[in-house]
Amino acid sequence: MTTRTLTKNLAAATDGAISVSGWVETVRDQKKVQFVVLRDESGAVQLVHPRMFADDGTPLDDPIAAEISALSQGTFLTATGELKHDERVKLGGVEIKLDALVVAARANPETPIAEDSSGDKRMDWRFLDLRLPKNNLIFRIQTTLEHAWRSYWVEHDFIELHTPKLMASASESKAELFEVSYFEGKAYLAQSPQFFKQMAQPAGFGKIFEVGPAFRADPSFTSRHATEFTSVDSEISWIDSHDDVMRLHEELLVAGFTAVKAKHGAEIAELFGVDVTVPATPFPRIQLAEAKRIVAARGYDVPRADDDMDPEGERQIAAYVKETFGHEFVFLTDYASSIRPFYHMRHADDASLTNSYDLIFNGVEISTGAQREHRVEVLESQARDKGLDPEELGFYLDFFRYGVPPHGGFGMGLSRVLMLLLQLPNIREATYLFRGPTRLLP
Ligand code: AMO
Repeated sequence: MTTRTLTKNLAAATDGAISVSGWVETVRDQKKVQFVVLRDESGAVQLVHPRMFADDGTPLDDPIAAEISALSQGTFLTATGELKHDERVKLGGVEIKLDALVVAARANPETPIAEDSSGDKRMDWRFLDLRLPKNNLIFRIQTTLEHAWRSYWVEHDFIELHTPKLMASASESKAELFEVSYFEGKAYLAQSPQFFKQMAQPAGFGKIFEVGPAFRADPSFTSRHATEFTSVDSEISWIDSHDDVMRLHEELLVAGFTAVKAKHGAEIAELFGVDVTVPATPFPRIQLAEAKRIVAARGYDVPRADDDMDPEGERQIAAYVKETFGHEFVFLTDYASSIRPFYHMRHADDASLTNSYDLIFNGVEISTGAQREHRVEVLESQARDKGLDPEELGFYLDFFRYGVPPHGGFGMGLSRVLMLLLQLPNIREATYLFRGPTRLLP
């Protein structure tokens, strides 16, 4: 058996016998010569087959020609033949003159989607949609990003956690909570690893991270919400304030973007028209109240009565930061206690503000981070303030009764980072399989 060569390695291979496997992208079935573009996970190659004729011009029995004429787009096959370098061939400067074709699985002749099909239709046929080079690239970038982050964490002695996603209570808020039946009782799907990543602090783990699923029963149809998403979390001991968390956060993003730019920068520019910028540190930091003043001065009054920033406000402050500092990221800091969870530490001199931040990337929130309240009596009273029952939170509050270091961390939505990095219009495009209020398939 000839070993399979990936199409991306053909340019560097020597001319001669070769075997490639992939799926049929196009067939040009001409009178004298047939061409097939075969794509695999790494790229594409042109297969060529000159039809066979007798001296008098009558077609000869030609099983390969017959096979090519019968090929439907999407068919997976193995092709063997002679590799030939030829700079006139636009696709990679090589082609393979066919000796044999072995079909592994034939595709139905009618493809259910086209490039201009609606987003929903493409999601219905996601496995076909994912064959597009652009979509393939998104998940190679995701792999590089996660690998770079993991390398950073491992090099800095973080411990990786896998916390349970079945919980006895809500982890963020009672809103947006999925309830599942659990034997005689009920359980809830984790909205965040929040409680369990914090638990690693009294456990004496020091620095931890987790990349895992999170669930939100959010009925809205926006371009940035999913009901299930991958949450990238980190939590560290012995911080002085949320400033230490922001420093970790920006170092991690720099490590990720450096790796993505080095490995995929050229392809990203080609397929997405985006020039990846490795962000300079420190990222701009603006207190939320100040950010709202800046946005108001630009002519946009954030309408929210509850002190929060709305999506248009986020876009406006990002535009200001881009114009003023040439930066794609901004930390908005010191959110009001009224709109932050009970576990955020409040300012020592002003309990109406928290040691917290949101990280905005190209105009959209990708992350929330904070210093946590670790003094159990304060924590208990903040929970009560928010109308939570300390009894129900008993197991969590116990974490703080037997010694705990000051700590903080952040949670970041993986698909949001990809969406904004590649300037995609919707989080669905940046998620392998999107889950939303009306989508559980495939
Ligand atoms: P928060 O609720 O802000 O904070 O979530 C953190 C980040 O997770 C992503 N995210 C989502 N992505 C897609 N669809 C959703 N429905 C969705 N909800 C959230 C966003 C968001 O910024 N426990 C805290 C984090 C912490 O303090 O450590 C938390 O979950 O990118």
